[in-house]
Amino acid sequence: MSESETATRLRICPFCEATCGLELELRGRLVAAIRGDAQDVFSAGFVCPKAVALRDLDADPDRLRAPLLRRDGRHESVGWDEAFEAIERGLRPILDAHGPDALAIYLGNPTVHNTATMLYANALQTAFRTRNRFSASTLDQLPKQVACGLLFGTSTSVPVPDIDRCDYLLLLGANPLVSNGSLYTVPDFRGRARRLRARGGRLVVVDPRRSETAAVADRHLPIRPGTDALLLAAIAHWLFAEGRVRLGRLAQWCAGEERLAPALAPFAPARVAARCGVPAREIERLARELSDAPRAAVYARIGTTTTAFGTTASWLVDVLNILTGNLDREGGALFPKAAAFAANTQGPPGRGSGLRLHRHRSRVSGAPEVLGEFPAAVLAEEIETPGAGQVRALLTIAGNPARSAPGSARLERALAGLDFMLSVDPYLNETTRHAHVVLPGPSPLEQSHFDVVFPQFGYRNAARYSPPVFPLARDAMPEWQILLRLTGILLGQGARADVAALDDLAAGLRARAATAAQGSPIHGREPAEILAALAPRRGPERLIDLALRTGPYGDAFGAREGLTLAQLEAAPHGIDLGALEPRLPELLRTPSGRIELAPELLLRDLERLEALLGEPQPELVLIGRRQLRSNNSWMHNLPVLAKGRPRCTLLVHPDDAAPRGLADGAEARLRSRAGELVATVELSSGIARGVVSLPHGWGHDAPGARLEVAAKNPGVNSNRLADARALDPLSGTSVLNGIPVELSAAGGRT
Ligand SMILES: Nc1nc2c(c(=O)[nH]1)N[C@H]1C(S)=C(S)[C@@H](COP(=O)(O)OP(=O)(O)OC[C@H]3O[C@@H](n4cnc5c(=O)[nH]c(N)nc54)[C@H](O)[C@@H]3O)O[C@H]1N2
Ligand SMILES: Nc1nc2c(c(=O)[nH]1)N[C@H]1C(S)=C(S)[C@@H](COP(=O)(O)OP(=O)(O)OC[C@H]3O[C@@H](n4cnc5c(=O)[nH]c(N)nc54)[C@H](O)[C@@H]3O)O[C@H]1N2
Ligand code: SF4
Ligand SMILES: [Mo]
Repeated sequence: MSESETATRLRICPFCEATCGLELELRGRLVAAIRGDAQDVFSAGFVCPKAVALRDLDADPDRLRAPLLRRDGRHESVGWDEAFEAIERGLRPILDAHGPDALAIYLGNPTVHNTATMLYANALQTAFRTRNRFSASTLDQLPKQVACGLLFGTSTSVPVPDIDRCDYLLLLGANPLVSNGSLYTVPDFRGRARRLRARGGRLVVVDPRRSETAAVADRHLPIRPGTDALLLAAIAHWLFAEGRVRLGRLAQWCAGEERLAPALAPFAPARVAARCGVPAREIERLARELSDAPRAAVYARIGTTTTAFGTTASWLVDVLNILTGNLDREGGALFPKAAAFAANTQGPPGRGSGLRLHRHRSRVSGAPEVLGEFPAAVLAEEIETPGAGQVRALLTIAGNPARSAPGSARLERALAGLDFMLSVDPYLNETTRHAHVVLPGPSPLEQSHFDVVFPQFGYRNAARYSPPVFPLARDAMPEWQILLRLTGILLGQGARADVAALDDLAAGLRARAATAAQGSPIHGREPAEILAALAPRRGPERLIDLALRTGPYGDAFGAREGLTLAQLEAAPHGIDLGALEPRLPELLRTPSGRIELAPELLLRDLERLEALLGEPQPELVLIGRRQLRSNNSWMHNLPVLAKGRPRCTLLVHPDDAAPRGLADGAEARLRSRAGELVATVELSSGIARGVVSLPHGWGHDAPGARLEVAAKNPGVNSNRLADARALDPLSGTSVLNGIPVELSAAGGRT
């Protein structure tokens, strides 16, 4: 396309879970404007201010266009072959001498937003047999996945509020007006909440801060951080005590209900009220409203998962949806049915192998394995502690643990001491600056897009595919090919492995699995026939087509009418697959074929929860917050988002500020068991007394990083204060909200 030619292209936004459809106006190789795609079947034109940052990301001069190799402490651009040869030279001796566990992998959040990494990190992971797998999941949503895995049998069977049809929505520890939803793919939460209220429904938000979502709710209940599990247990207690438990049609599929009431006995509203900071009558009112509402749903997110009782709180959320009969019914909390890749649409319906947890423990502190990974919080100690099994090399893909993981000062020191580190990442940032080799994928606009994960949490079922907007830049390598070349190295095929052959292998394995699987619509057919039908597609498109055609709406390769990738290509605004519908019992994959309402692990955790009632309350605790023009740690280099007043401020209630002599704009010292920092105070009466809030993902003043825009407004890294030892023991997820801190003045006004 010449510089003067204009065109319009559609692309799903890769930045957050809302997955909005965008319309891009192009001028030659440049993006002139970005709008919402009004005809998108899923997002109907909604966008947030981050959408336009796609243009800045595409154009960012700091975005790496070629691999980097570290020589004498400096990163230099090199060609792809040289980079892969350096990886082979760096990695091979470590693996040969110390075995597979010497190489750890950390997968960051954008892995899930990128089709190529999502589909090909798997092949890579099977090629190396390390136990040392880490990801941002243990800084985020793993508690919910563990809870849902125990309840329903697969860790991605997460029910979502049927917001467009419900009458009462209770949100805890989530701020979808800013985050745009998480484990809940729901563009335009604001509009939907407005319509919910307009039709007489109610929205109630439980949050220590009067968040943007709380501000548009019918009621906001501030809570002491880390105590949601108590509050939820008390609501369930009330339902039992008042004879309000109404399982309805769910009763036939539930197991263990009789064990709940006795286990919840210690959690009467009056008993938990003081610890939660929520009056007993308010807890009872919540319970009554939830019980009275014709159609209601409870939803909770990161303010509840990244706490010491994350798994138990996540479990109790769905226990409430079940006890009120709202699970799996219209207007309640329903399970999406994704068109492809969903574990709960595979295998024989109604029964499965369930979840296996805590199969082994980490070497140094004995942290549990959960869903095949260890807590990100123990990565540093696994690197720094000598002995058999020590981590000596690290591969990061789309992650910035130096800013996103707790105890980050120690982690950075550990990264600097690795024998070899390799990052697949488009930026030289706080983490990747420690890498010996950095491999950048191309601009998202040069790669196709199909959401592998988020339709599994959609407010509505839909399937959408975006082809690449621009042709691949000269010298760029598609990210799926980068990952396959790394796979080749791990498989011992050397730095110049045949990518096409490895891709055929990956597709062949999936085709064989699909023809072998019980319950698959192509069970018993010849893999060769399936692969022939997929030709001439290659790369991600071949895997997507296979998954769609063997998925619940698929054409089963001609055996029935149904979806194919070709149909999605012909429907650029997507294909709507309808409102969510009940899926029980077909969705279940527990060994018993039932909803396991009272798993032993969780019942036992209620004893630990009861002990919380007797523990002293910290005087002051730190929580995080998200901001509309920021996305975790990595979008602060994009001018359209970076402009405006500094956002990395410490929210302090005036009543907490005054006795410490802190005025608005003052510099304050914040100290925790793990570390300390100085941050700028922003007085706010919207935050509860005894709570302060600092966003995470800042601290862009590290030497050796290449983030020119971000470095002008670096902010401070809140994870210096998060304690790597503080975990939810069930899921291995870090406590990132409710960190005990001390606050004092750090000197004069700025
Ligand atoms: N703009 C923007 N959007 C994002 C992101 C971003 O960084 N910026 N990040 C994305 C990611 S990776 C994720 S995981 C999602 C997260 O999405 P959400 O879970 O919606 O995340 P937050 O906006 O941080 O909202 C969490 C809320 O929990 C509150 N909270 C803190 N501690 C507690 C507590 O103990 N109890 C209760 N009840 N509430 C508490 C906080 O005050 C905050 O309002 O957002 C995604 N979307
Ligand atoms: N204190 C505190 N800490 C937190 C949180 C909190 O609320 N409070 N939230 C936690 C949560 S929910 C999350 S998800 C984590 C996030 O933690 P991480 O996933 O570790 O970090 P991100 O900040 O998302 O950094 C993403 C990295 O991916 C790179 N990247 C972006 N796009 C691509 C791509 O397409 N391909 C590749 N290969 N790389 C790409 C970026 O350059 C950046 O290096 O942070 C967690 N940390
Ligand atoms: S809400 Fe914003 S960042 Fe999220 S997908 Fe939509 S446009 Fe992108
Ligand atoms: Mo996240």
